[in-house]
Amino acid sequence: MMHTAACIFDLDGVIVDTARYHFLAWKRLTDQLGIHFTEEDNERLKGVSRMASLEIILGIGNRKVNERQKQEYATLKNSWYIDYISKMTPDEVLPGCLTFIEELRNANVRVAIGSASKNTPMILERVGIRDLFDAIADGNIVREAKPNPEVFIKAAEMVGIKPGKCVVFEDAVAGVQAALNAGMMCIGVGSPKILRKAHFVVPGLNEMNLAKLISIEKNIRE
Ligand code: B16
Ligand code: MG
Repeated sequence: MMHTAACIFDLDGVIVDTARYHFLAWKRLTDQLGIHFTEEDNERLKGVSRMASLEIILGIGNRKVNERQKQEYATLKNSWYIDYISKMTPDEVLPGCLTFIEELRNANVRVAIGSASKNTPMILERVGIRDLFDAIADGNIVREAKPNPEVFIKAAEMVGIKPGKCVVFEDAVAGVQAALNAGMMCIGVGSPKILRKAHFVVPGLNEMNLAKLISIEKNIRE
């Protein structure tokens, strides 16, 4: 018997690779502001909300700006980011994602999104997978950013499953911590060196399937 009743997926870095577009949009802003911003710096922005990302960037450049300017910068960056994501196509769904979700749905497991991104609806629409999910919890409905567990707790509520029966798939350290704070099992997607706190780590969803999930949960919950 399977214990897991719902799987909650982070979006950026798990289902699609929008980190590249975030980087290009932030880079355009930092170039304009004369701040030196690298791909390595971009790692620190993964899973972090838009305003928190801007704070990190201003910290890198040692800049102090007022609230109004911050809003302006964030809006500008987002308009460039939207230019990229509005051109996304279904072939940008990461390998293995669709077959795994299909398998979960056939096994009557609820499937939800738990993402910090306010652009979640547009991304899901563009890559054509909105209808695959029973619920979408995203940056538009939460107040607290990961590692606060709010987004995952909301997703669990929306599908009517207790946190203890949910599994989260996450690529960011802050996201893994959010899942643990929610009292959920967490499977990291990426490097085990970075996602140390996850219960188990796979390099991508192409290395995930229902049988593997059942054996992982058995090992962890026993
Ligand atoms: P937006 P996730 C996160 O998505 C990204 O990883 C993070 O880099 C981004 O700053 C955040 O969404 C907010 O995105 O500006 O579109 O609201 O990984 O939680 O799916
Ligand atoms: Mg992510």
